[in-house]
Amino acid sequence: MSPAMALKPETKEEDDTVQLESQYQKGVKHLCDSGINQVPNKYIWPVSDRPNVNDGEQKEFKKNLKLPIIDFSELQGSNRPQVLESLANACEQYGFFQLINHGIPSDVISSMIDVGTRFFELPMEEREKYMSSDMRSPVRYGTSFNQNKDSVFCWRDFLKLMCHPMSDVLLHWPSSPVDFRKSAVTYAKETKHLFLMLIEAILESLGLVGTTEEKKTEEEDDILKEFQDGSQLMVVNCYPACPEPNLTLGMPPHSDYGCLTLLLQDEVEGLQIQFQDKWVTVEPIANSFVVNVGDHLEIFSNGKYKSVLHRVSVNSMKSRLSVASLHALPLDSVVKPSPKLINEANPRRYMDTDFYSFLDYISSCEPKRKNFLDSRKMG
Ligand SMILES: O=C(O)CCC(=O)C(=O)O
Repeated sequence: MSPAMALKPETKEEDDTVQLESQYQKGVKHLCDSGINQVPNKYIWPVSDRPNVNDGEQKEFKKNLKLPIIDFSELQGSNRPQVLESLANACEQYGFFQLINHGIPSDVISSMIDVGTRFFELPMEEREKYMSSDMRSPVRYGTSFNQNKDSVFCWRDFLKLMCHPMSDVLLHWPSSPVDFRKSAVTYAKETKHLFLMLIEAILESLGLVGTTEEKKTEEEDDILKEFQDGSQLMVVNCYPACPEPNLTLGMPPHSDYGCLTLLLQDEVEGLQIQFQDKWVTVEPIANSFVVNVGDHLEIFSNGKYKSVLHRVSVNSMKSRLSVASLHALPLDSVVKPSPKLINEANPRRYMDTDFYSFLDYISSCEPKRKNFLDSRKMG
């Protein structure tokens, strides 16, 4: 018997299952466009993982929590030392903050949201040109978290764009909508520039580079140069409105692999972060970024700054779009705790790692919480 014949479904039930599975692989937008009023079993999460468990308590808590707000314009002025302190506090206590007055023009932001939205409205035949299971592909359209491994699917479709080096990757980016590349390149360059200024401030807050007025040492210049040459991955996430949002998740609890993520979300809420063992919702602030510490920064800071679990809930009323810009060191750089942050009182807490080991790790297992970071912990 040929392998193709061996795989052929034998009963009508098996045939239906195969057909459904291939539908699910095309994504949630496609599923919703085909008209559904119930969440298929494939997307139903175990009760303990669903959003809104302990509903009453959660709502009470949500009202009281505010993410720290960092005013980027203040960071450039005479208040820099105080803002650096707030920044350090946010990275230690929350792993997250909202960044306002960041200087990226609002039309750059609205154009990115606009082309991202129109990309997901393209016919399936156009979107599926970019489907790939190769984690290293410069462009990747897909669904769920890791659609080749997930047993339960997430209510999310995504477009992942590698941004570095731009001259090599740009030709692979979607050519439709016609203005996609122009808006996405401008947005990628602006966020990279903002990231570089933020990471310099973060290194300063850790005592690893001197103040902006001081001349940088060769060693400090080298760290900053490594970040300039670092990797950038942009993920455009689309979470269609869901008929039964309490049964599923847009994204499961995870932490981000890189150094810092700059997240742009539209006006629809959905991002939840873990704070003091509870899930709290981040309320979108127009024209701001939600910034979070990634695994590499937790390792680099030897555990001082926290890479915190976050997840996404969906809702029945509105589709939601977010654009995450993940910044890291160059793909082949070894990430390890900064020797300056290791001493007798604070011994080394993490093993060396690099981006390729992360990719191998996530393509070989179903991502469960923050396993990758845990796998790097010593002792
Ligand atoms: O859509 C969001 O709010 C979060 C997205 C996210 O966590 C990610 O892309 O890693």
